[in-house]
Amino acid sequence: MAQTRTKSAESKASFPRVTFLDGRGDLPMLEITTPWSSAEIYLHGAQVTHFKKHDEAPLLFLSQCSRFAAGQPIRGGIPIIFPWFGKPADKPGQHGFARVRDWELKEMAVSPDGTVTVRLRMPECADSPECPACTVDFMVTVNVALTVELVVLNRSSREFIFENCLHTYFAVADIGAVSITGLKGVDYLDQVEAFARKTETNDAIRITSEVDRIYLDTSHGVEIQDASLKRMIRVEKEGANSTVVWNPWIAKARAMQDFGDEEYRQMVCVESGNVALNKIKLAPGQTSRLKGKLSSAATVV
Ligand code: TA6
Repeated sequence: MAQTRTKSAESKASFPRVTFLDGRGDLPMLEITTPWSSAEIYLHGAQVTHFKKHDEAPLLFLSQCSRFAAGQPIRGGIPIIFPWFGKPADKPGQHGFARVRDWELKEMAVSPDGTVTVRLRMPECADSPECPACTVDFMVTVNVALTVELVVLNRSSREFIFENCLHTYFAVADIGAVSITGLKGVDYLDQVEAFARKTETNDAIRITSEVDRIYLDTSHGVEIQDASLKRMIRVEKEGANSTVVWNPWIAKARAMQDFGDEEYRQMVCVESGNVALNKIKLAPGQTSRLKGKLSSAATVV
């Protein structure tokens, strides 16, 4: 018993704690510890790569093979997809450029209850065909849950049409024991079958092969049931009309250099954003907000 008492006395005293240090690849990183949880955020891509409640397994998956290098995306955590999703023919590269830019730390705040909030800003975009002049901020709030918000202000004089997505990689113990609920009856574009349009018929989606789906016109959250970890993850969202579900399965896993061959068993992406037919049209001077709140709880079996 002594041990436990000492631990909680120590945690209350020495948290919250925010440390700025060189992370993997010597990329600048924020290490955050609160009374409830720990998190890591790289300035590279403003990417949250780790979130873990003290009494639970990590919530986010990060590939053992991920690159941590300038100009390269990090494989895991929450990549920010902006200002386009996927690889449209008229765009240079996959999933936009926000995830490979080095963002600036603009603000950090610690609340009396121990909640830590940071605000990061993407380096200003010079006006270009892909992206008019705009300001892009990312807020991360760490406490018993992880809340993130992408805020885009169109500072140009023209309409800004773009896609955004919080491309979250969730850690699971065994993909075979995972189900996703909250998408029944929702239409989706099946990227595995040339974007064929289908309707979800399952109460609970199981992953038994490559899954790559863009669920459209859905503004409510979903839940991930992890029977092996006896954990339920709630994925809440605001300002997001699309949900993407992705698992590369065997062949795609083998084809990806920055992903382990067997790692498809330990992750599932459930992503909140506005992509494809749900892309955003932002008028000059207007601001768009995409928010995600990730929380978890033990499931009673
Ligand atoms: O979100 C699903 C998806 O668009 C898949 O099609 C797959 O390409 C995945 O993203 C990962 O993309 P990345 O560019 O990070 O390899």
